[in-house]
Order: sequence, then structure tokens, then C-alpha cells
Amino acid sequence: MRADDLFDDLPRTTSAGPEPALPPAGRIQVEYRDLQTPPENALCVISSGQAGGTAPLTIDLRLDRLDGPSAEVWYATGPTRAGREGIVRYAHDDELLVAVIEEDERAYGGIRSTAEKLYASMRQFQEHCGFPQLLRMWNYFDAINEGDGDAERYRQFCVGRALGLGSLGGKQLPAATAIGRQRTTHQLQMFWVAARSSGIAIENPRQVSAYHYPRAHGPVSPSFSRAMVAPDRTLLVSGTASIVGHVSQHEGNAHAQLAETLRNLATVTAHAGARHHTAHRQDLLKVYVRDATLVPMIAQRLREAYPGASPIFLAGDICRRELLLEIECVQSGFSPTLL
Ligand code: 3EB
Repeated sequence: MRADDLFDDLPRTTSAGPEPALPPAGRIQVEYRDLQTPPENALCVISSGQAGGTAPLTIDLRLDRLDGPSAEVWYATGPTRAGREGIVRYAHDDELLVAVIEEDERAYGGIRSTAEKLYASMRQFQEHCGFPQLLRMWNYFDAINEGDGDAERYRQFCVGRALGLGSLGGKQLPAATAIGRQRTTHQLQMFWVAARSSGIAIENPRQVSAYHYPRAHGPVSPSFSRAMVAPDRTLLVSGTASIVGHVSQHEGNAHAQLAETLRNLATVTAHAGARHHTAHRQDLLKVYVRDATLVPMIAQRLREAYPGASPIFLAGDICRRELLLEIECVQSGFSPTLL
């Protein structure tokens, strides 16, 4: 018997056929999935009001899930450790750390000072935790659009974030999401993914970098990058909305805002050099909508633009009042010659 015969039931790849099925490049493994069976080898489970099983770290977003899988699972590739240090809960394996801080704003006197305190705590933790490179951050808090002009809570959050980041604000900023809860929790929740070695921050040529937004959008520009190429080349794309330059587009028109958002996502991906994918291409999409009635229209359009993806839909307020939706994603499976 020839060795080849042992593999007769495997699909054959010819020069005219599909690309060879390379193993997924790198070690960031994320999945959007349901939790009927508890995930094995999880590092962290992120969901809204679902039991995370025995994961070393579980994070409850406290957003309403509207459609799609109920959880986001970051998998470990080896032994994990979990712990708590002051207000930071964390879990890590050999290469990746996930950590969360969630605190009641009323204990710190409002969103601005809470953001400053929590980001300062994050910075201090990051200085000695062994995973110094911030790749991705998420921020959730109540009533993000409450208050007028510079008093708007999102703008005040941005001020506190920049103060708390301190010297980290002058370094490569992580990709990020900032979303408003549509229920009252009083909690500022922030969590992050960090690595031992650095990623590469990516901007969007269609958009002014958020950290260069002009004064009209608030006293302090938002501290985030449009995307981060992780050390293993996984592309972590920030919350992306219908903004061109620094100006919101298509006020009141969800369909056009979605089209603009998809152009922004495609542009960031292309700008990262991620044009070609292997057979292991994976697009994880998470959609935040102000209004649940938008979900079927968006789901339909995403089935065309990202066949095979099964997006998570969550109810949330976007950081500018006129924006109706925002999409973040994790993209992997890029050809090794690119990125
Ligand atoms: C934008 O492009 C939309 O403040 O961390 C998206 C992602 C947005 C992250 C943040 C804000 C943030 O400006 C808003």
C-alpha cells in the first residue's frame, strides 16, 4: 500500500483547484458561538447574561443581544492562569492576556473621573503584568450621548481616558470600541487584550485618525487606532461607523450608513495589506445598532458582503447621536505572503 492511499478520502488540491489549506497562521483564536456546550480551552468568554462555563475569565457585557451567536470566546493555547489584582480581573496563557475592570461610576464621581481612574489602573497593571503590548480595548457605559456639547458623556469619557492613559497615549494606541448601554448599570466596563510582543497599528485613509479629530468633536480626541495587526497577523478592527474624514455621513439613513461603514471596513482591511485569504479565512463581525428594527436589513446586506460570517447583533448607542450603527471585526486567515 502506498502512503498516498491512506489519504484517499481527503480532498485533493490540484493546481487548478482551491488554494492549499494552510493551517491558520498564528495563535489568536476567537470564535463567535453559542454556549449550549461549554467551550473547552477557553481563555475568556464574553457574553450578555450567559454562563461562561469554567472559563478562567468571564465578562458580562450587559447589552441586549438581538441576533446571532450569544458569545465571543477567546481560546487558550496552553496552560492558563487567572487572578485578580486590585480592581483588575485577568486571565492569560503564555502569549495573550485578557483583563477587565468594571466599576460603579458613582464611586468615582462621574464618567470623566471614573475613566481616568480605571485607565490609570489599567496602565499600572500593564506596566508589570508581562504583557506590555495593548492590542484591543472595549469600553461600555450608560447613556453615552447624554449631555450637550463638551458635556456629552462620551466626550467626557474621552477626556478621562486620555488623562488615565498618560504616557501610554503617546505610544501606539490599541484598536477600540466604545458603546453606550441602553439600560442603567452605573458601570464603566473596560476590558482589553494584550500581548508580549507588539502589533502594528493601522489607520484608515478615508478617515482622519480619531486621535487627530478636530476640536469640534470634543475637548480631547479619542485615543484609539482604527485597527491593530496582532503579532500573529490577526487583524483586530475597531468599531467602525459612517464617518468620512472626521464627519458623520448620511444622518437619518441607516442603509447609506451601512454602505459607508462597509466601505470603511474594506478600506482598513486593504490598507493592512490583507487582500488575499487562505481557505481558513475568518471574518468575525459584531454589529451594534441603536434600533433593533435595523437588524434584518443589516443582516441581509452582510450575508452578501461577508458570506459565511454569522454576525453578533447587539443593542447599543453609538458615540455620536447621528450614528445608527457600528461594526467591529476580527479577521484572520490571511495569506502568509501578505500583512
Ligand atoms: C468613530 O470612528 C466612531 O472612543 O474608543 C469607534 C471606535 C468610535 C472606538 C472609542 C469610538 C471609539 O469615531 C466611534
